[in-house]
Amino acid sequence: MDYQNLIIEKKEGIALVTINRPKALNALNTRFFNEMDHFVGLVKDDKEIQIVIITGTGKAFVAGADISEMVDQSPEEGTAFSKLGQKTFSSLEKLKIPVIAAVNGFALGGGLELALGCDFRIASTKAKFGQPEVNLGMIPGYAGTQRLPRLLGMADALYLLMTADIINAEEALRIGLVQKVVEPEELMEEVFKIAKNIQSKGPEAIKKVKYVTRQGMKSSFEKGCELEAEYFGTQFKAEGEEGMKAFLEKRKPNW
Ligand code: DAK
Repeated sequence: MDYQNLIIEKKEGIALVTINRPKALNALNTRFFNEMDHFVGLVKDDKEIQIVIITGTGKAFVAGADISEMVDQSPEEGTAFSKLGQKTFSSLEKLKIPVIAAVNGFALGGGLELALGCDFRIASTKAKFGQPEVNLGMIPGYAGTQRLPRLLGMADALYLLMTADIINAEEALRIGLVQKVVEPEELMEEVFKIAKNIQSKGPEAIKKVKYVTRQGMKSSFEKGCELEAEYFGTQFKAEGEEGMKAFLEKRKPNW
């Protein structure tokens, strides 16, 4: 597929996805969703890729769903557009490998929802976050009403959803929306450093941590613990034996 909205660069097991529609502040249109679906389909089967990083070109990460594409939608088209985006962001979340958002600028509406579909978020001091849909007489359509309260708790989520306030990176860090804030010129270096650190761990362990944590959050505490115990057990032979031997022998593990 010939990408128009995405730039994909692969290096040393890391796929960097740059959303590249700067004239519209990287707003998400149907073409974006088709391209992202295509990319996720490829990554799923690509054994070489261990981590995905998502960022945006210019002053925005993503300034929302493309308002010019949504403006004339019928209710049926709106529902279909919402389901399309929900499916894409869920498929990112379901990737077995880590997906990191490098939030360089505006992450508004659908842009914040995209960042929420990633496993965690690192922000530049220039990043701005918000769910401004109610300004447009709309509500979020890409699972923002579901992921935000699960991440932040009900009150902080409803505060953002109801006020449409745009918050800065420092405030986002305070409420746990992002995990780290760095200077703009250090953003990509920092995110790659984090990615490389994760790459040095047991690759199966990383995938299982993601799976068990995400599955556990969708089920009861007891079910989550059962899953954890099962995967804890299988991980002994998969990587644990080597990891523990390496520790005792004071050497780097050979995964
Ligand atoms: N869509 C389309 N174009 C956008 C855009 C967007 N979300 N955001 C910005 N642009 C375009 C602007 O129209 C402008 O285009 P030109 O006029 O140059 O042709 C260009 O990007 C630069 O924007 P500005 O000139 O406005 O730049 P500023 O620095 O002055 O302002 C801003 C930056 C981010 C504060 C401002 O652009 C802004 O307020 N943008 C809109 C932000 C917003 O409301 N985003 C949330 C969109 S709602 C649903 C599914 C999903 C959703 C809802 C329903 N259904 C399925 C029904 C989710 C909705 C959203 O994401």
